[in-house]
Amino acid sequence: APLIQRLDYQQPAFWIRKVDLSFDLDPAKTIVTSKMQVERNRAVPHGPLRLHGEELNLLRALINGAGVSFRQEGHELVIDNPPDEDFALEIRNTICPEKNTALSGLYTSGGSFFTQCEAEGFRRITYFLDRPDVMAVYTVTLRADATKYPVLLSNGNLVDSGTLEEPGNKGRHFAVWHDPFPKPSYLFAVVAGDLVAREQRVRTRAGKDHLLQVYVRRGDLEKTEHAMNSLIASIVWDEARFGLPLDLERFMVVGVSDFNMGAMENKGLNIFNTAALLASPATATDADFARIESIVAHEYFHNWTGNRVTCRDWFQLSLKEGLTVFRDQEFSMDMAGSSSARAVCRIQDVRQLRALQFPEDSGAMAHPVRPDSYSEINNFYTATVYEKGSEVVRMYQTLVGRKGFEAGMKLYFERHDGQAVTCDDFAQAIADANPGSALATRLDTFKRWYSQAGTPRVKAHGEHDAATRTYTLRLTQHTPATPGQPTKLPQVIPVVMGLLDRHGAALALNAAGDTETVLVLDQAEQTFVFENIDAEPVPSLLRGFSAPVVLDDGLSDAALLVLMRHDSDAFNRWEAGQRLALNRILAALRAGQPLVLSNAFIEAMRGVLNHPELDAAFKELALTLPGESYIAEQLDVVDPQAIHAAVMAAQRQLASALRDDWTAAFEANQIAGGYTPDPVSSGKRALANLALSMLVLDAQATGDTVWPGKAYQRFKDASNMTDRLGALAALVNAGAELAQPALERFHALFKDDALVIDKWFALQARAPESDGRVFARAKTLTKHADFTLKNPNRARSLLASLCMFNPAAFHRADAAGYVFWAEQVLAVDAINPQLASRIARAMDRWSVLAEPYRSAAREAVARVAAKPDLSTDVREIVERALA
Ligand code: HT7
Ligand code: ZN
Repeated sequence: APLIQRLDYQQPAFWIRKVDLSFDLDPAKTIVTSKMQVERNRAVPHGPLRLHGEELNLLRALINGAGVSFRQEGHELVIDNPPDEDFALEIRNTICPEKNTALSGLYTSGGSFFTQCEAEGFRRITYFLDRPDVMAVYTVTLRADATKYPVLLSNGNLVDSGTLEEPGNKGRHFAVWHDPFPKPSYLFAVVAGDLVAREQRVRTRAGKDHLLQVYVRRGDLEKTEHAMNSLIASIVWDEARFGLPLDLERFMVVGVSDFNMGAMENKGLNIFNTAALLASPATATDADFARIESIVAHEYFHNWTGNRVTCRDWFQLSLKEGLTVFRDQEFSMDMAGSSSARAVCRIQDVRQLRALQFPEDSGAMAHPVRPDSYSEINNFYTATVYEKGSEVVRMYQTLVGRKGFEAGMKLYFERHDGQAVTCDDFAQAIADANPGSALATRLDTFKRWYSQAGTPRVKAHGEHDAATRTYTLRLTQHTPATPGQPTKLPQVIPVVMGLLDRHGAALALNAAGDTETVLVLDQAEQTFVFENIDAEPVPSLLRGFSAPVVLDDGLSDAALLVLMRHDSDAFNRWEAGQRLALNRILAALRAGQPLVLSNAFIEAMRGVLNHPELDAAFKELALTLPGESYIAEQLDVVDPQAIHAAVMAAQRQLASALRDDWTAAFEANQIAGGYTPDPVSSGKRALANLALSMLVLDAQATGDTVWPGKAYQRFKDASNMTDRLGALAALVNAGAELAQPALERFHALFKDDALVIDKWFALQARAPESDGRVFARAKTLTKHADFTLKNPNRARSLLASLCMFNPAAFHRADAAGYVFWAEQVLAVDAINPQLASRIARAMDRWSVLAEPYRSAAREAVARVAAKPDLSTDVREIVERALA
């Protein structure tokens, strides 16, 4: 497949301004008729009309009602001599939705029809200029069997519906939808099936009435309340925070069980993976409730950041995704309420960034937030484009302030509403709304965040001069080489910081008495001087994780303990604890010695756990050790088994040393009364679950049977899924004997609920490895009657859990993990290339592995790459891995 280059962008030779689509829906053969109003783009040289199309069966092509000659060139339909003046183009083709296992284009799931058009799925429905800068007004007619598909949905407003009377259409009905907003084809959607809806009418600030609907399969309706509440909260928030109203009379959300990602922001008709939509206390965990709230918000927020203003080309994907992730993160923080609950959100977001994006940024797939080339765009819906992209947007806000950022957003919409634009246009709007700001004065340098891949390393070194009472902080930065980018230039790094004295009191940083400031590092090396500092202070740098960098501040354990106990910034209090743990683990790994936690560390952790004022949610985060993939990131040569052994050793020591404290924490964090997923209750459940895991783990070591028994009892009696799954995880993760009966009972209880059975598979595949048992079980589970590669949630629950989130089970000295990976990637690729290429990415970081893993992993990647009939998706991943 050709490599598509960002700098090759050209405007299209034609515009499609209007399109009337009609669908005669049938699972085996759907007839699509498309009538387009086409106009030559006079800004570019004269050329043929080239329409995209894949897996289509063309029936006819007419221009102004007359047959036209055309040729097919690969995935393009070429009309060499279309008229010079505006013309009507009619295409009729058929497609086969029931055979569409790739879940891109029009497909069937559970007997209903759904579409997924982003990024390039529309071309699998009909021939079109399937690129985001071609925006058209759509009118869509759907015809289908009235009994099997009573609900017929598309974007916009319903303008007509009824039964079809003609003899050939017996038992069929129709609906006509019109979307007044010009949109790119990737936002087009159709749903047809036997669905039911939860409905709610809302009135927005502007006094307009809107109908909100959440469509799901019969039987799932009671699981849609949380999604509906989240949607209403999102509508209110976007109007209050950014002045962005809902612009449609009707806003629909639909759930589907077979879906490649979380959800999709089709204009007025969002389609959701049921895993990101359905929740009840009995079947969804606190984490599910939080994720659903944020994804519902994310898709809703796309209505402005993505739909009203869209991307000129797919290289600009972060324009909508980075910005919309930033918006959903801000929303979740505002919804969380207290400043401590906000910090918990921030910590969780940063943990996610470090676990997924940092490894990506230092591996074979490292790419800038605005990539320079791709062969398959689906491979670039990445943690870099989404999560690092969001951090870039957050840095704008840090540099211009919250009000300045809101002014920038306002200008962005004033300038670009209804347009398809670039990341440069966004940057310019934020800068122009804030003239003279720290951003506007260094905008070109700031934009290196879009063009340079890799995570910058920032080093800090402070020196106190007692004679002059000054403290000089020297900051240096360096970004490591990434594929295709051997050298990097300095970036603009906002470092939010403060200084503490050794007792933890905040020091004034300037004559005005400020105790927090933003240092803007934009050179390879800079010094910052603070006056009137009496004694050596403890610097608290990068508060709130103010830039997506790795910070080495060289702080001693004693200084970290001061920060952990006293910093006014909750993020840095958490970070100091993580650093203390990380330092110990890394020291043990580097020395090849068994890990022994220091007394000071254990006492600090005891202090956190028993602290009378700290929230349970914060305690849970502080007492959770750094993840294995984040630890791997700190090492030049990675031995996944050694890392796992070190983390397990640390965990066992924490479990044992704090036994009584865990017991007290478990008991103190029980909740009486009904379930609500609010931050305080979910924090308590999280801490109780962590305590229970620690107590069961410790019991395994001491031979005690009381805690495993209590865990089993709790598992059986739990009144919500968070407690039930927490207790089950405590048993499974500790390798307790009661794990097996509990797993069997869990399966029997939930055998008819696919989303819960996904959890059952994932829990087993993610369990801490011990003597190869977890790998063996995961392999056996691929033969389980409930396992299938056809459903992405199910396939991911086992394959991604094992190959991507369980390094010690996956990276085996006998290479069996890699053999398994290769088999599964090839099997999935034949069904669903997008899903296969996600799983293929388990090998992104093979080159940093220690031997014997490294050679065996490379060999497995090479074996997959040698297959001649790989999808473009998987080919790009394995070839980049080998490059
Ligand atoms: N914008 C949506 C992307 C998406 C997608 C992309 C490729 C293949 C399938 C897909 N499903 C959804 C999701 C979002 O960021 O909101
Ligand atoms: Zn998105």
